[in-house]
Amino acid sequence: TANATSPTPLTLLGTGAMGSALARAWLAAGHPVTVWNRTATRAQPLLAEGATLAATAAEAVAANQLVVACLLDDASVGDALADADLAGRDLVNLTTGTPGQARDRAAWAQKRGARFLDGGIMATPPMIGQAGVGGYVFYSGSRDLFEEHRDTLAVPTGTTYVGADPGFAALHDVALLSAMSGMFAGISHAFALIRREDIAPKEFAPLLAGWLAAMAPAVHLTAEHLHSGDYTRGVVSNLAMMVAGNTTLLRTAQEQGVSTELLTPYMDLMQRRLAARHSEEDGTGIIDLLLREPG
Ligand code: FVH
Repeated sequence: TANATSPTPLTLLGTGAMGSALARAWLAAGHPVTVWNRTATRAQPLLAEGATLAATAAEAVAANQLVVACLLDDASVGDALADADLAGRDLVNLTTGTPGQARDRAAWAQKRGARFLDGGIMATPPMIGQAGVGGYVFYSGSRDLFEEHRDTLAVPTGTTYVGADPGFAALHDVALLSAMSGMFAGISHAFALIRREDIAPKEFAPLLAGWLAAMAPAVHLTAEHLHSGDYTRGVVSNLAMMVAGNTTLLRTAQEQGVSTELLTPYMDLMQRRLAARHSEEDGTGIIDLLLREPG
């Protein structure tokens, strides 16, 4: 593990945009970093910054106990590590994947004698190595591994350990990304509404950002509803009012010549919940409508 005098040496598999940013942060903090990339030329700029290039992934894995993978997807992790001896290694997988892929990858790594930690990166490459910008990585899997390498893992960005289930980091990651997806859908629709008018996007943007920030704390009321099972407690804007308001949103889109395709799936769910006599709730009941058998 890292200490003030001897930063932990580590191996990094994958020097794409994110892998390179991670490598730079560790190198800047004095960690000896062995890198490997499928396309070796892409790792070349890191050598001038002090990284050591391994010719193969197996050689890179052999170089250090701590091995971090930051590759395109789960299949590329399998490809890269196919010939590597993982016995006694601590594999930290920062490759985006599904919870199921993370659980399978954990079992796969353990079968090969490695401890395993999965990570979901909640940051973009420019946020890596920058304190105070709000980036962090969700970690789940081996708690021992996390604790032992905690200081090293905290070098590029913040760390948040979310449990021993190796699938939890990916689940938290994807849940947040999915929420972001809905937010971006709303942003696209809002800009489309004003697009043809004499409204400067740059003047509209701070209004939109401010409104989204003001609405974001609504997640806490949703959590309270799910916790208590009472979806009506503390409701300020109820479903009956919101569904009535949807008519105005849809009609405005029509007046402005904007497609409603980003709005209607959510509005249909609101309508279904209202039709099931839940007019005094807010939108929490829609979560129940979304739940299906896991596939
Ligand atoms: N960049 C971002 O904004 C996001 C932020 C949140 C987290 N993601 C995830 O991070 C993983 C790596 O992303 P990246 O930005 O580094 O992606 P690329 O620049 O496209 O680099 C991909 C690396 O993966 C290597 N690779 C691809 N396929 C294989 C394979 N079959 N075997 C071995 N390596 C493979 C690729 O190698 P090369 O194309 O240069 O030879 C790059 O090293 C990712 O999970 C994001 O979702 C980033």
